[in-house]
Amino acid sequence: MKGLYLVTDRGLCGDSSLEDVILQSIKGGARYVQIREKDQSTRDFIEEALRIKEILKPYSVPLIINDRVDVALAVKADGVHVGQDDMPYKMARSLMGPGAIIGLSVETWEDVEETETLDCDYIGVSPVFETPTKTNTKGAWGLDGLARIRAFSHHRLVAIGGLNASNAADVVKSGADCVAVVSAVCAASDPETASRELAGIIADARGRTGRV
Ligand code: TZP
Ligand code: MG
Repeated sequence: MKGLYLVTDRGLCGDSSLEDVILQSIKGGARYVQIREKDQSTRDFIEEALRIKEILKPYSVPLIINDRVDVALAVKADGVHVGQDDMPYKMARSLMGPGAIIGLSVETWEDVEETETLDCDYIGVSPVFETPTKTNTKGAWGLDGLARIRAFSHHRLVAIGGLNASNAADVVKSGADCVAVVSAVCAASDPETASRELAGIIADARGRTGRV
């Protein structure tokens, strides 16, 4: 996994539809899309996920569902992202199967140590910086925390929380493979241009790290 990873928030899309923001973001270079819905009915979530799956298909961008393994299974999504309070990783893996993309958030150093024993596809370093988009967090890792995780963990790292064009290069330099954003794309007046700028910054910074 590498590059720009879009995590959605319908409430931040303003006058644009979520579907339109996602399409623009992919055109601008987003490589992964995670649908995050905290207060939608199961039926609406499934219908939305099916619509978005059709949008992603021609671009071969994987669809990842936040939290809801049932929804991911129902719509045959490519993967699921689970947090420490969600379904335990091993259960999610056994339900989703070996081919699914499964990401797991790490909020504490104990979480990081535990994930070393798991075959998840990436860990979400959450949050790197404090962010108004998600406030029920256990404190921010900062760039130092991210670098410490990079030095310890064998997993791909997806950084999230307060990330935008001004700090994306530093986050990659500190060890992130993917930069995940919510507001920097969903709340942008031009999500395609915002995504293109971020994807370019990430690619340049990765090139300088020499990581593949
Ligand atoms: N998980 C940790 S921080 C966060 C999530 C979903 C929100 C990130 O939002 P933003 O707007 O990119 O800071
Ligand atoms: Mg969660």
